[in-house]
Amino acid sequence: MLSCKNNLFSQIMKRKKMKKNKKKIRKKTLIRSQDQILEKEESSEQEEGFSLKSSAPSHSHGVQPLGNLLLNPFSSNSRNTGLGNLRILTDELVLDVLGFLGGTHLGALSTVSKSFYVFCNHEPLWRNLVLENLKGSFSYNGSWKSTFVSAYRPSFAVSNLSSSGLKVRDFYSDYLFQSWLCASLEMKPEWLERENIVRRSGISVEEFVLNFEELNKPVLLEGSLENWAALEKWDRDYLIRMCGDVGFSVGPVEMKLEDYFRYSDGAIEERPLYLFDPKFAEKVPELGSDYEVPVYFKEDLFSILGNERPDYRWVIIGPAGSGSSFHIDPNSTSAWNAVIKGSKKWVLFPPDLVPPGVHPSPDGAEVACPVSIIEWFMNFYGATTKCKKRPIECVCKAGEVIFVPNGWWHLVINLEESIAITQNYVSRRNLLNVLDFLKRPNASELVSGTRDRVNLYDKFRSTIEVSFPGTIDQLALEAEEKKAQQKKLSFWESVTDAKVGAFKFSF
Ligand SMILES: O=C(O)CCC(=O)C(=O)O
Repeated sequence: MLSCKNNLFSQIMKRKKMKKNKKKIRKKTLIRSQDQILEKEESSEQEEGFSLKSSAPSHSHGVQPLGNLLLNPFSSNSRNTGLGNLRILTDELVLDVLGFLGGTHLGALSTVSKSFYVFCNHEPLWRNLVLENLKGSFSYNGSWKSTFVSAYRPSFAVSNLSSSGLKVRDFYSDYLFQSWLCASLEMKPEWLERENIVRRSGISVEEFVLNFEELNKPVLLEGSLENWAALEKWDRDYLIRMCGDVGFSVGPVEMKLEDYFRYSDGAIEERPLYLFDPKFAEKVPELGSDYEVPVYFKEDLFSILGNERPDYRWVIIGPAGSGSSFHIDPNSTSAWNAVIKGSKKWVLFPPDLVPPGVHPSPDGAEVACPVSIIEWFMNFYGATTKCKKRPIECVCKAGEVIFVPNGWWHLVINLEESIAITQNYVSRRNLLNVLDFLKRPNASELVSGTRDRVNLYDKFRSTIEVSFPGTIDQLALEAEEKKAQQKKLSFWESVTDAKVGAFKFSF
């Protein structure tokens, strides 16, 4: 499952790593979009195919993309004049430095100049302060800054912190503009159009194994959740009644469900906090009994480890715009993801094709990708038309389940408030892959979802040997035979091709 990498530092690092790759595309978007801001401020209309959310945050403080400075030759960038000697730092570095300050100092510094005002009001700084200091015990009230202030100065009339704040003239910054733009954009219709996943309804388990699991191919299964009570019961009211005061994992903190919904109702941000909880069924057993593993995924060999298995099931809740940026699922497992409410856009790339804009480290332990999902769509979705293989795409709706084969890169964005269950599993079809993964030399960094990362291989292998004696050897033999078969086939194919070629020449 996606590991929580919500802290500002890693966001900044990711954005920094990405900057070089994105520069060209970003500039084009930004200059075009400046008109849009003005348009939005005037009439909230849409322009040039981009449309802004009607409730888009107005915390941009008048920040404009840097390219606009060229269109305004008589103005100077008030970003620089107001920063003094700090103007030589990049925007990311200025924010890094400000990230060391507490709320009081950040507030005081914001009064020094217009430039400091803009930087010190950057919402992610306040989000970090709230999450670091209050953990999940906060009541979101429309902006992170006012949430922070009202928690520490309850007597202060936060309505004075007008959500739009001051508008600063002639402040140009690509970084800050992009952050605002990504929080404010609606998904473009053309990002949702492509639907090329294979859809199946009512297939047998054997068909699923033969045509999808064995071939490691995604499929969207319709009508396989018909017996799920969750489909009928799970909506906001029911969940709040059942477990409104239960704490669930949300990014780096734990939040009461009720507080999370209050946040997700009001938050329009680049990377909305996402509720992703691996212990939901232990915390609220009724939730665990409201669904059943679909028939296709019943075999799960990790289950023989009992409580020692890595995390494997999650309830996922998030508003429109929340989601999971590109990643491969942990421990080389496969997964299924069932939508109970709402809908999700999926983009999947096969294991041998790294998605554009995504840069895994050589050992696969780290992935650098755009800060937000919408940023990926803005800057890289277009490039997928030039990939040697087009990605698999779909919108998965309530009542549908997607099969995510092991090793596939995937990105998911919720198109409306969504509730889903996902499970990762190991069947005989990917047992050898999982064992290979667990035994990698850097298992201590790669293996996830368990405290005992290094010993998981030995534990899992020996438990399989005891419970299913001979299975591993048998699977290894079959895999060897399959490989040999494929080699033979490709040899004969090449000979045949050569002959055809030869004939061609001899004619
Ligand atoms: O956000 C989602 O629903 C997708 C979750 C996901 O990609 C995963 O669990 O690996």
